[in-house]
Amino acid sequence: MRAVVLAVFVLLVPQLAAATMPATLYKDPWCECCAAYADYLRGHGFDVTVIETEAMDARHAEAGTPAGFEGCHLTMIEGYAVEGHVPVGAIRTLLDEHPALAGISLPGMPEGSPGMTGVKQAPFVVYGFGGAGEPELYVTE
Ligand SMILES: [Cu+2]
Repeated sequence: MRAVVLAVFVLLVPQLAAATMPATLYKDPWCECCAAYADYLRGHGFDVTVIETEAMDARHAEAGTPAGFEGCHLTMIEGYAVEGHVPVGAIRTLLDEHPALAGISLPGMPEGSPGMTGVKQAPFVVYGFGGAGEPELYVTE
C-alpha cells in the first residue's frame, strides 16, 4: 500500500511543479486584451499574478525592452521579459533553451494571437532582445 501511495506521489509531483510556474503580468488598468492574455497563460499552467500599473513605460525600461518591442502588457517569467501576446510555445522554448537574452517580444498585437480577437493571418514572429546585438528573430509560431 505504501509503495502505491509513493508511486502516485512521484507521478504527480512533476505535474504539480509544471502547473505552478509563476508569472507576473504588468498591465495598465484599462487593458482588456492583457487580462485575456493572463487567462490564456493560466489555461496553460502558469500561476499568474496581475499587477495593474499606470507606469508601464518604467516597467518596460526596467525589463530592458528596446523601443518598438514593448507589448501592451509585460509578463516576467523566470527572470525573462515576455512582451505582448506571445504564444506559450515560444515561452516554453525560451525556458528550455535559457538563452542569454533579456526577453522575447511579439510586437504589434497581431490578430488571432493569444488574448487577441480575430483570425491569425500569418505566422507570429517572436523576437529576442537584450542579447549581444540588436533584437532578432527568436522563433516563429
Ligand atoms: Cu494587447
